[in-house]
Amino acid sequence: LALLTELKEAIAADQFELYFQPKLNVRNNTITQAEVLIRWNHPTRGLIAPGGFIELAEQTGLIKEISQIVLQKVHTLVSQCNTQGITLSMNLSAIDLEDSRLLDFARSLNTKHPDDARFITLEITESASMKDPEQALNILEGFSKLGYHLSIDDFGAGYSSLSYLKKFPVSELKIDRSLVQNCHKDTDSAIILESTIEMGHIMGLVVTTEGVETDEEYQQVCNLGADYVQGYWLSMPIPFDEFMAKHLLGS
Ligand code: G
Ligand code: G
Ligand code: MN
Ligand code: NA
Repeated sequence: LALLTELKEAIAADQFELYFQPKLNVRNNTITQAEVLIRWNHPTRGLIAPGGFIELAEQTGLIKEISQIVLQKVHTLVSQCNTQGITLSMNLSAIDLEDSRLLDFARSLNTKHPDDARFITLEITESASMKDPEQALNILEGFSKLGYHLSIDDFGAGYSSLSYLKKFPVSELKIDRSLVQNCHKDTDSAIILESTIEMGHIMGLVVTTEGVETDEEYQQVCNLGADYVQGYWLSMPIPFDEFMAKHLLGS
């Protein structure tokens, strides 16, 4: 498998880059967070999106090493981002919650910089704990104790279901873009989105709507009570320098 060999090389040579997609606090119109999204800077094929390698990495367990790389990079950027008033979020994989390897690695990072975790959110999807929910819960509580915030990603799509909200110590609900699409066009979509946002609020969670692409969708998610907005309407995922220049410095 050529791709697998190359992926191992990519890990050894650290050919990964982080892209940043900002999140807007709609109450005060401020960028308060960016989601970190991995890219593989392949020596000959150029930039490869996660869709091109995350699944293989998950199947082979290499994702555990990739997640460590991402977490380490995120920690490196925390203080610089913090001075600009923004925090970072990153995506965890199902496999990261199957054993304590990433948590142990996080502990070692936090021994050096014990305050950093408070400025980092870990995004999880329900598929992430299907195999062993008890183990996943233990690991998530470990992250929580270190100070990381936890967020339910892709809520309302596929695996992310209501039972997750009860089980895990999360502080944010990220509503999947499939629930955002057409929310300004038909009543059913609006009702589903509004009640999902309301439920998040009743449970004491901050609610982000993802995949907002147009002015109309932005207006509607605001009308329906969203706290934060993410999506192409605001920005695509972009490199760090571009992110800093466009959304932070001088803004
Ligand atoms: O960046 P993009 O929007 O193409 O991401 C596609 C998918 O890959 C999303 O589901 C996203 O959560 C996932 N993804 C992006 N970066 C990472 C990462 O660092 N780790 C894991 N496990 N998934 C990621
Ligand atoms: O699963 P997760 O929410 O982490 O996925 C992030 C993915 O969603 C990335 O691939 C990112 O490029 C993509 N994305 C972010 N904003 C939008 C948007 O407004 N529209 C669409 N179609 N995709 C988006
Ligand atoms: Mn995400
Ligand atoms: Na999502």
